[in-house]
Amino acid sequence: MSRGALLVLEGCDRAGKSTQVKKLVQALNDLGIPAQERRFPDRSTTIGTVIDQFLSNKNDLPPETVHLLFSANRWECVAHMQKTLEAGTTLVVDRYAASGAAYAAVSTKKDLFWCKEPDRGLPAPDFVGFLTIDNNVLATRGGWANERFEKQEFQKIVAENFLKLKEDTWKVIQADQEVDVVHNQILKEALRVIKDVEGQPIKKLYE
Ligand code: NYM
Ligand code: MG
Repeated sequence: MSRGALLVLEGCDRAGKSTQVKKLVQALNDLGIPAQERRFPDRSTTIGTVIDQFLSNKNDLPPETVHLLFSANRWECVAHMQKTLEAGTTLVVDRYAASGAAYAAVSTKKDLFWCKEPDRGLPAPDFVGFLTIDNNVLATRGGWANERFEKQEFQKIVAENFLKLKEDTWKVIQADQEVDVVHNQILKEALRVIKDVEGQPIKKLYE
């Protein structure tokens, strides 16, 4: 049986990732392609609970510690992700390792090389859709959860970091367009990648 694809959507807070992840999973399922949604941080695990408390200002931890927890939160899900992909189900993931590095480089003030290292060897995304949006437009979008990192100046540097992390598997998508316009672009890429990776082994990140 051919494996599923690991598809990731990345971007700053409020870029529209969650909406697009849901629409993509729905569209793939409607086409008879098995696909499941996943998001990081996964706040449902023990590590995820600590991350959630940090983000909502209920605990205080050094930024390096939080970064390693975000990475650990991905590592604790690897076995399940791998099993799902091998069973032929595509995963559509709301944030992954690039969020880890892009945010940590701002919070820890360490370089991207240091920030990428804990995630080395994770299942590599077959596709990363980077939802980019003008920083001023971003500021006018509602729904800010008042979590840590949700500050305009912070997000601006995060956006720059994302672009520095861009690899061949990435596609930059202009997210300040109609929801369905963005969706159709992502769906087209997703269908191409799902076909391309059939019969290919799952690669390892940064290796
Ligand atoms: N975040 C997310 C990180 O700082 N590092 C990571 O590895 C991940 C996956 O968590 N502001 C940050 C980005 C967000 C915050 O994510 C919560 P979300 O998608 O708003 O639930
Ligand atoms: Mg958020």
